[in-house]
Amino acid sequence: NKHRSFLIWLTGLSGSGKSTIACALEQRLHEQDLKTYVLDGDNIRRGINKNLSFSPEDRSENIRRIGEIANLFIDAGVIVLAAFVSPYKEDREHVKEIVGADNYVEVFVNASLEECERRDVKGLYAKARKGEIKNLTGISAPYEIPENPDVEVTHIQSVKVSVESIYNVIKEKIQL
Ligand code: GGZ
Repeated sequence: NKHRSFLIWLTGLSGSGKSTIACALEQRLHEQDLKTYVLDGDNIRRGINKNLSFSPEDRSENIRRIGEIANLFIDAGVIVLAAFVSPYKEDREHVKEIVGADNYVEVFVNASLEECERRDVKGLYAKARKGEIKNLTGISAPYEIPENPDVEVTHIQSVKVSVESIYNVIKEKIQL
């Protein structure tokens, strides 16, 4: 049951749906007996990267370490789904260099700031508007829009439709 391994990198604002889509895509891949692992803020920023803040320098270091971790998983034969804001184009490019361009699929989860703010699942946008949080991406920190993502999904699409559109792009990559 061998398959190729690679990295699916989901970038977008907080609350855009990156983790939700990553988990749904993981289920879809499990249906085909593919080995996967989801990396996101919950398992990375609480553990290995808990010493990192949201300053530009720390975000870059966060993303760099995640790229290296993803590379190890790829070595181990696992399809990695990584869901991080990753607001800087240079940092995303660096990840692509770490894992190799052939092993990197960039997904732009393009939910508008208005939609993310309307959802405000963690209350971060409200806090940022009140000035209680500095450096919130989209409000008081930049987000550099991906210029050439392999796939773009938007908040207008359902999770199911988003997953299928990503799956259609990666399906040729899965076979050894
Ligand atoms: C962006 C922040 C911030 C600031 C806390 N800016 O919706 P979430 O909660 O679960 O996703 C966000 C997560 C972002 O961590 P990343 O490691 O993905 O960021 S980066 O790639 O830029 O290093 C959000 C929460 O952490 N969060 N403060 N100021 N997101």
